[in-house]
Amino acid sequence: MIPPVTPAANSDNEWSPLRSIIVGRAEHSCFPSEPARMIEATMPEEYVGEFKPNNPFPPEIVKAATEELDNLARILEAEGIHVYRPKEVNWTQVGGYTGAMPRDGLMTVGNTVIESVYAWECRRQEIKLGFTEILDSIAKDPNVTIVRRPSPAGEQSVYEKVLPDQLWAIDNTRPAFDTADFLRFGKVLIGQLSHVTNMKGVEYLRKAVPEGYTVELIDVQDKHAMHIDTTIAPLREGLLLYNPERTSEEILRKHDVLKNWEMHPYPGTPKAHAYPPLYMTSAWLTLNFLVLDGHKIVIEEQDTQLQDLLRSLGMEPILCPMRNVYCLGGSLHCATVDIVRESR
Ligand code: DAV
Repeated sequence: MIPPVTPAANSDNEWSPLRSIIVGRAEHSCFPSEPARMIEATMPEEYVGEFKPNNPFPPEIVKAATEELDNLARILEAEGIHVYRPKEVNWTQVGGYTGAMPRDGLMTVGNTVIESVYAWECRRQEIKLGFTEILDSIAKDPNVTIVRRPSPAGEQSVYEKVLPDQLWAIDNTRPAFDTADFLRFGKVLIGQLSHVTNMKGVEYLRKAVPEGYTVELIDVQDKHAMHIDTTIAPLREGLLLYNPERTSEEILRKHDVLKNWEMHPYPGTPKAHAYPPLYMTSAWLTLNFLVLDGHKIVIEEQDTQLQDLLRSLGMEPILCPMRNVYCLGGSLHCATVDIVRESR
């Protein structure tokens, strides 16, 4: 086992050499249950009927996803990275969803680790139940700040004041954001409003980030928007891939921090595979990879088109099976939270 490093949390981009990371856990994952309008706005049409209370994902998929995440943890340890794993929680019993997608709920910005204020009610307890021990051990470092979400007791719902003709499935009565709606580019974070992130959530995040950091919002082109990590995919300082069905070079270049970046659209549309089912996402999960150091990059092993593209850009792909984790709603980026990357 690779020991943790100090400072215990320190990361403000998606590509500098990784030193410590959380890898999620798939055990007891079940379909999230939220109001129909939210599910219809964000989930693939053919599976909306599955998103009801007490509906575990098929056991063979959960078992295979568990093995994929254990394997990912081993790959990262073999690269000299300290890996934290969350506690096993029975999500069906607590009316929750999963421990496999921690990117949605935690983000490191400098020496601060910020917890989401989830819009989804079934996720309110997720970080507390699964990740408190990890956060407590990181918090022992006096240089680290942890921003926990306010207690959800008595919290207002973000569903009640949604107007019928409104774009997003949540209102703005209280802060709501998923950390996966934001990416870190050094002192600037780029994020989006979405079905799970409202303006009060952005303002909350602006207060939570350390001094000197700013949060900019991109023009969102995707009416199903939920999480930005299949839209923009940085590879190293100055180089990114983007999803041309969801954004454009013109939109990205409006952000000064990206002005001089080399940008490549992913060529074509990634093909969905027949099995296991993509219950919760599009095949754009191909862009949901994990960069280890601006050169090495962990990607899904069957995404051969991506492999060739990355090699042509001077990257070195490490292949990792993630197709069963895909079923639970994400790939390598979603399933992890980088806690320490070497400062530049
Ligand atoms: O492409 O369906 C996936 C984002 C997962 N956090 C998509 C979005």
